[in-house]
Amino acid sequence: MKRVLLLAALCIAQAIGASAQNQPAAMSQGQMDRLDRNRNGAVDQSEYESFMSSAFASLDKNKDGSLRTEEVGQILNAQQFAATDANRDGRLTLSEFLNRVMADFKAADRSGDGNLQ
Ligand SMILES: [Ca+2]
Ligand SMILES: [Ca+2]
Ligand SMILES: [Ca+2]
Repeated sequence: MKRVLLLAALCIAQAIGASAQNQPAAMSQGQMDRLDRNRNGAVDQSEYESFMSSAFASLDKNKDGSLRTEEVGQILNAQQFAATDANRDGRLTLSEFLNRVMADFKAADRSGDGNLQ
């Protein structure tokens, strides 16, 4: 399986508790396996989206349905946060978050077949 380097997936997988001390640069096999729920060797859009939805819930520590800078400060810098915060209200909603990560998914899916492998 080819290693996929997806900024958001990598950072979030680490943030929500995969072993933090290793794999600084690429998504590890273990992280890929967590995304690849049906074990077909590829991560499709729905697998990615469901992983990211649960990541959002994990990151939303105060359970108010949005992410503020203090909740994602370790994984997004100010510029990335601003790029994700489409309406510039200082919080990321689930839909803003998913818009961003699914854009990452499409950018990473060079073959355009809807799967990362
Ligand atoms: Ca799969
Ligand atoms: Ca929150
Ligand atoms: Ca917002």
